[in-house]
Amino acid sequence: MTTLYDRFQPYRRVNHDGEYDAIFIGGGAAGRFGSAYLRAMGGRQLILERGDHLGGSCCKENCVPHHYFFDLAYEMDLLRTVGGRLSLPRMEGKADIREHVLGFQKAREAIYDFMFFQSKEQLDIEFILHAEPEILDPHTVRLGNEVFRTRNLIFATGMRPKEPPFPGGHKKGVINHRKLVELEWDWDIDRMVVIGGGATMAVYASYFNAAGCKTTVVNRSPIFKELDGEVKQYVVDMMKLRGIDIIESAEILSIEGQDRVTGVRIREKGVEKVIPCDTVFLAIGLEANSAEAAALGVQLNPNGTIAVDEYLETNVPHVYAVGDVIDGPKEMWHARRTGMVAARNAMGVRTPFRQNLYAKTLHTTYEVTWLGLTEEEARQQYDDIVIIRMPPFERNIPLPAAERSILYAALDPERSGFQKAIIDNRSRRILGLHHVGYGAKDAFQYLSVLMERGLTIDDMADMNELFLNPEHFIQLCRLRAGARVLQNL
Ligand code: COM
Repeated sequence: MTTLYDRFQPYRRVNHDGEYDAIFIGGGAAGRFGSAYLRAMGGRQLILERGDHLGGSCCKENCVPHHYFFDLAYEMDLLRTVGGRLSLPRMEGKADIREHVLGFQKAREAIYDFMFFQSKEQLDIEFILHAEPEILDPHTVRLGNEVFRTRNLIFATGMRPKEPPFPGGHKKGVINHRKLVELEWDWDIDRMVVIGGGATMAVYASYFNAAGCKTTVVNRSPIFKELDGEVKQYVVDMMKLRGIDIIESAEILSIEGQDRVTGVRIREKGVEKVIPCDTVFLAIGLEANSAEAAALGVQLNPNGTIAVDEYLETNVPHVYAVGDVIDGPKEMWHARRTGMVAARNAMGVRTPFRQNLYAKTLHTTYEVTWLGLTEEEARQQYDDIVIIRMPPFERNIPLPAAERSILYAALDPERSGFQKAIIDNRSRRILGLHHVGYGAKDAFQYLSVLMERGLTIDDMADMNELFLNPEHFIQLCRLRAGARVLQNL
């Protein structure tokens, strides 16, 4: 499938003479975007990447497969719930998970190719793959027999899955998002326990369940901590409606089994029990790849991430760190923007990194997107709050409805989604927007900018909706905006 290069062969795109403005250790989103920006400024950079591709963990095992398995979860869910009607086939039984993974692996090759093509041909970035650099000092890096000099060194080394804190985490039968896509499993997955409480748990539990595996979620604390209470209720209810068992606030004691996994032992409300399974999927978080920086004298935070100032510089002058290896949201924009800001600083354009308001998202068989305050937070901070909801009370009405949700709305309305806006009645400003459904995520990228600038219900009423729109915020706000004193809807 690879057309531009053979990912199994070492590849060099570098023409070494003189000093670089920056060497990036790592060619994921942060290193690649930082490099592109620095190059566009007229500077000279070099990426040293240990792996066999540019683009890092995003295309290898994180964001891209996350969305691939979400789409499969959605499609299979549709065929299991709506299928059998409207001349759509009904899905029964189990999906071929191995076939799904092989499909992803094939697509991944094409993405690796594109990363390579864009970086080399369009962005004129210098990079060396399969590189095991030895950092001699902040300005000198050795690679084999070659020594590279640089004015600045930028760590963009990312994160890796955390080691499980309970016994049995290395038994045959335990996988994670990385092992899944590398096919580091060779058995039929029938009964799955997913351990975790956030976005990785949500998408993979939903995928395995939709694929026909009996799926249980276990977490040591409440799941989806950041969600608005009502939004969480809808999301959790919809997971349960589809057959997922969810156990929150349970102590995970061990993963059971001799040669291979047979279950997960937990203590729930003081009672010990074993959840039988053939596979455990760990979604318990990530830790920073910061050892190399520490060896150079770079200070780390207590959680192991690299400590940086607002210019993304470490305690060692001319040594920067960007992306997932520093504190901050483990989000693509954060990786790419910190890469860009460090590039500017390395080039002598003093630029602080400002973390502005941003939307968040997770996936079950739904896209769940939110921005600003939850209702609980808003009620603590403001004394006159108005809520606009869809559906407003009974779930069983065929709204919201738009692309991807309208078949659910027509045939099984409870499943068509949920959304709410939280508004301050005094200033009329939008404080929070929350959406469970399909196709609304992109709007939130721009809504965050508008909200930071003081977006009001009246501004919303003056916008132009593309009807039927996946989020109904514009028209719902317009229905209420005429009133001097706002009311719930
Ligand atoms: C995307 C990787 S998969 S990057 O952010 O474009 O480098």
